[in-house]
Amino acid sequence: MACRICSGRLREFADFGRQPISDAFVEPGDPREEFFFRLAVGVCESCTMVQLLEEVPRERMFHEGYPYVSSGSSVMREHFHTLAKRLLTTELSGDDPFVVELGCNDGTMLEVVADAGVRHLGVEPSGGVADLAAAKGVRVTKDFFEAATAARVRAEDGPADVIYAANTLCHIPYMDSILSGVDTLLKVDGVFVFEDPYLADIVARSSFDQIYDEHFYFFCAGSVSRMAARHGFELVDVERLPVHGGEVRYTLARIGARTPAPAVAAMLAEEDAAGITRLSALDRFAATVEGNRDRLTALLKGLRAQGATIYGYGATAKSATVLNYCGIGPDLLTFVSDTTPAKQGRLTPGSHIPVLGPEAFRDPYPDYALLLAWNHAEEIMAKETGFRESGGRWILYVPDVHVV
Ligand code: JHZ
Ligand code: SAH
Ligand code: ZN
Repeated sequence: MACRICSGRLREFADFGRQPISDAFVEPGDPREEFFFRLAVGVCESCTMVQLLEEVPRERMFHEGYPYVSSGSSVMREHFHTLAKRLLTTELSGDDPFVVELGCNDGTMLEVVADAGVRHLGVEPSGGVADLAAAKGVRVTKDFFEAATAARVRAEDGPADVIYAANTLCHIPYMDSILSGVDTLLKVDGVFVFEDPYLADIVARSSFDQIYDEHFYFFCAGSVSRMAARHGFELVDVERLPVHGGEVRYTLARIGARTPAPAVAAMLAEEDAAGITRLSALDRFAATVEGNRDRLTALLKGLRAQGATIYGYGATAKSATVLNYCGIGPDLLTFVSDTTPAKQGRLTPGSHIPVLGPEAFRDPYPDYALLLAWNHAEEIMAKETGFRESGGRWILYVPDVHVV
């Protein structure tokens, strides 16, 4: 197995076994067999990039029926609106600037750019969510971004001031094609800004459910700066973000075009001191995760044996890893509550637990709720105060298994 960035040797450190497509919610009675792959993670001995060992073909994950919508969380809507306003005030130049977003999904970020009357384009291969963006007045092309897409956009629209990607770059194994596409499309002094889950947060919080088919790479400042340099780019800024359980927003510019902010050297030094890409640290992470799996399974089985009812909360992509790795099925969770219309009435992939709308969660409340959308804990607990008032308790498994 070779590194998808540098062809270096990969050392496997965690194996979650056979896993389904995380966002492939099953229509009850659908006779088609589900697709499974081996979900395992390794680290590159040369460039330190942490990555999956098996790649799922992109069309199996991102298609017309892709169900995830960015606007499902009010905190995320606010996050992207704030970012959009910042890009509009700090990154645009000339009298007809151009903003490109990769993986614009339902247009939660670009709707702000569209409303400001600034020229823009969303590149979004999943047709259903791309249509939602278009309905908001966002200009979108239904394509996978790659070198050929970049060349076409450049020819039709000219160069971009800024290319932005949230929770998308780490989903794309074919990085050479992406970064050469960014090189083609970006203005000489433009920036490529992207934000993705931060390896250091995943390791520190044992948030193993960030590992699933769509998350191919687990970035840190060190691996990103080496990856960038291969294509003539330099890491010029980093910013830690609280969303999705801990992310970093990276800014790349052409080598020499901008002076790197002090935060870059600081993060690189911090990562080196902590040794987050050392095999020993990653092996420790894997051992902790196994312990948490056993504790979570024992807790749920014990509660069910006492006759308690337990529902899941948030049919997240992440939860595919938890449910399938821990062997949690409809015998332990009666159903999973989720606000996403495209997930409701379906079954969770692999584990086949029914997904129902949030009204079912309240009618009646369960004794316990497993918070599968733990990254939105604050937002969810604030809106489900009635559950606690009814005597219900939340079960969390990040950073460890606990009941609140
Ligand atoms: P959430 C997806 O991951 C997939 P998921 C992807 N790979 C990725 O990286 C991130 O998004 C960005 C529901 N919900 O955000 C909505 C409620 O029911 O943790 C969602 O289905 N009630 C692209 O799926 C799910 O929970 C609520 O109040 O792990 C949350 O999914 C809220 C706030 C959410 O991402
Ligand atoms: N940016 C949004 C959506 C993340 S979901 C947010 O942070 O909430 C990831 C998105 O990336 C999906 O909508 C998927 O269709 C899209 N995607 C996957 N591969 C892509 C590619 N090669 N180019 C552009 N978008 C891609
Ligand atoms: Zn490598």
